[in-house]
Amino acid sequence: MTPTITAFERSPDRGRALARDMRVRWALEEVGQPYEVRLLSFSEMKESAHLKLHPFGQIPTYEEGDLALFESGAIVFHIAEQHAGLLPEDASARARAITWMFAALNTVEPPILDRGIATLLEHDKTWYEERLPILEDRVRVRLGELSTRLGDADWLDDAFSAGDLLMVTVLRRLNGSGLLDRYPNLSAYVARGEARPAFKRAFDAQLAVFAGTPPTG
Ligand SMILES: N[C@@H](CCC(=O)N[C@@H](CS)C(=O)NCC(=O)O)C(=O)O
Repeated sequence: MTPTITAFERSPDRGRALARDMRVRWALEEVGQPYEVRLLSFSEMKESAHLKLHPFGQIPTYEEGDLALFESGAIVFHIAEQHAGLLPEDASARARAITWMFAALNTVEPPILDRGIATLLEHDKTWYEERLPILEDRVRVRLGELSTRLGDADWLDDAFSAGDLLMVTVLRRLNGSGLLDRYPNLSAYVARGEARPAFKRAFDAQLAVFAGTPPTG
């Protein structure tokens, strides 16, 4: 059964693939699962039809027959459980890859999001100039720790996994901030993720939505 995901009708990131449908698109592309996309306006996201799927009125969601999911991490995990390619077979390696999925979303993403929200929504506040360096220091702490752990490895735990997929999407939120520049191994890690054919297909699909040229068929 072809799953349907939701995405912004017009993404505020202007096609840079920072919205969280990108994670789901990328996971689906990695495992070779075709999918449909239902595009939503901001007002449609807050209407009851969508709130039945997503209690917080956000994207992405994932529908597959009777199953309806929200939360990008849970959706990527579901895809990784249903198909080969995103989680290792070996039980311990699989548990470690899942640990990295949680680490990406629970430990690395929060300080990056805090900074992103401040730059987007709080730059006109009187305290912004004072707060930004504090938020950036918190990001740097996590980046430093992650950089040390990654070392000169290609991926976080041997082979590419859903943990890397989520971590790369989280780190991409720093594109343009200059914060990754001090960590060449993390910049190379993100570039390695972006070079994957499945990433490129997912990127192009979301860009086509922004450009108003979604593929037909
Ligand atoms: N923790 C959720 C966050 C979902 C989320 O914040 N989605 C954003 C797009 S990336 C959204 O829908 N924003 C619009 C809004 O919150 O009204 C997930 O990972 O799926």
